[in-house]
Amino acid sequence: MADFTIILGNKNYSSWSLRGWLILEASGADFDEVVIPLDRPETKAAIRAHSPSGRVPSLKHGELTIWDSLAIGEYLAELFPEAGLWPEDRKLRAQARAITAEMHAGFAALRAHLPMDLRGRFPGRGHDAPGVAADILRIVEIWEVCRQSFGRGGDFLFGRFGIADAFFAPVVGRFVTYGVSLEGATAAYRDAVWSCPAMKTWRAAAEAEPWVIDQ
Ligand SMILES: N[C@@H](CCC(=O)N[C@@H](CS)C(=O)NCC(=O)O)C(=O)O
Repeated sequence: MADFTIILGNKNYSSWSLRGWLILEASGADFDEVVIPLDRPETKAAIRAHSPSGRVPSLKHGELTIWDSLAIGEYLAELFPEAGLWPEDRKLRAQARAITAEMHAGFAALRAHLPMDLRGRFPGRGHDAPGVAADILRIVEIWEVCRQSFGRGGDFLFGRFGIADAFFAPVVGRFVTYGVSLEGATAAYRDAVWSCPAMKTWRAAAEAEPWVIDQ
């Protein structure tokens, strides 16, 4: 049994789970995972057995349970400094935390109208719902600024893949599913996240899942 166990929702649909899992992968830690299918009669009780908030992801490390994706990221960044989950430079770290917090707390319209569905392809659906265009514009702005100003050392927002990228990975999935068109640096960033090895592993597992949720 590995030191860490992460409790996840369906890989096709659970955007918060994807964030926590990508960070755990990037930390380099060995871990086990438990997938709990969402939106079923037994879901709430099954999650509550592992997570006091009744939400996933939840990370177990010995006696400790951490039931929030951002708290999971902070904990792993402290435990595995060599993984570079936050940028090394203090000012860049502050920028990375700001966009991660913006994602953690915001973009409600995008979440509501373009729910993550990695297997689905619905180009154009939801684009005209209230607030969606503004959310997309702001995300494009964040990606452009980060790639242009901070991303020189690699293909991700601050060069190396980190917590900020994990937080925006479900948005990459939504942009693919709902055919949000991007150009230049933002299209390249989307492709870098979509085709990085960890994302490919997660997507393959999502493809293989039997569960379908009518969103
Ligand atoms: N603040 C939490 C939010 C997690 C969250 O909302 N997770 C959803 C799944 S993506 C959930 O657990 N839903 C429970 C349910 O559908 O019963 C985090 O960052 O981890």
